[in-house]
Amino acid sequence: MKSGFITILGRPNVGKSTLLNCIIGQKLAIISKKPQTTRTSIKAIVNRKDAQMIFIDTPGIHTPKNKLGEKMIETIDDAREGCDIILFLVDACDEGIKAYNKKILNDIKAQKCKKILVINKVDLVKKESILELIKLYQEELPFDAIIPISASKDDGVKELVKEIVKLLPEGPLYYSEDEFTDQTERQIAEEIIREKCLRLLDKEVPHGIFVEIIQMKKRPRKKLYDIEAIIYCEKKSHKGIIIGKDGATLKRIGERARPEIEEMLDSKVNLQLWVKVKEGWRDDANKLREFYK
Ligand SMILES: Nc1nc2c(ncn2[C@@H]2O[C@H](COP(=O)(O)OP(=O)(O)OP(=O)(O)O)[C@@H](O)[C@H]2O)c(=O)[nH]1
Ligand SMILES: [Mg+2]
Repeated sequence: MKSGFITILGRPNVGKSTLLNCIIGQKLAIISKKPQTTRTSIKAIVNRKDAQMIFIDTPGIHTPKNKLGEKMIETIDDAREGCDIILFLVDACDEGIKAYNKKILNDIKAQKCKKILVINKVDLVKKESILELIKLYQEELPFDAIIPISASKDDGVKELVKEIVKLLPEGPLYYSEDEFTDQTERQIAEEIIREKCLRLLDKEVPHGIFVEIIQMKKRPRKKLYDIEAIIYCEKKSHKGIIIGKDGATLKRIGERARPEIEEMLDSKVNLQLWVKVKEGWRDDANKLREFYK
């Protein structure tokens, strides 16, 4: 039996969460075009006859601009510590090795674990430029494997998983076989709502959002949940934008989130959303602690 922890690392927006979802074959981590979508580490356990793989999706590596950012970086460091394999994701569209990726290379160099360079989004580039990137990275670090993939098109991902199994050490079952993730249904539902905010809102507004479910109750003998959630934002002006004219934007957020939550819970959902202001919470240690317990 082989087993181990595989941490997915890389700059924001490179496709880490898309890869996690592709590997497990369902949507667990939220995805958006905006950087810093993922804020916490998300575990997904994949069981095979010969191996147990625990994948950890992490926030994108960036220079923090507030206390939330600092917390995200701590999360990444924790996920890296003691892992068996690092999947270092880079963008196939990069020309050469970007400065932020050089820094990541430097940080992981000394780490004892196995390292796989994953070149993502190969659907967007020509083969020659991928080969060029491979050459450049090979000169920087002796990776245990280099795999080009397209996470959104499920291309090369099976090969990547094969390589991971090869590199995993012999080990015990860390989780019972019926466990699939460390995320609760409540957390997943909160993230689905936040994803719709990221997709429907612009500029700073979605980055200052925190979603909290305050009520999630199944009606007795019915396949129906009543869910109430608060969308916190950082400024009064943001509240108006989130609600929209005659409540249209908030309605749209709910309409998009509800079917996905229903699919996850395999039940009908009655979803009620509220918007509240929590001034500057991303830079307030106490409020952060309250949100990310
Ligand atoms: N063309 C293309 N787009 C991709 C691919 N993988 C991911 N994307 C897109 O890249 C964007 C970012 O994807 P995410 O999975 O949210 O990226 P991430 O690395 O988790 O980002 P953070 O959570 O912000 O660190 C989304 O718009 C994805 O649809 C790919 O293989 N090809
Ligand atoms: Mg992500």
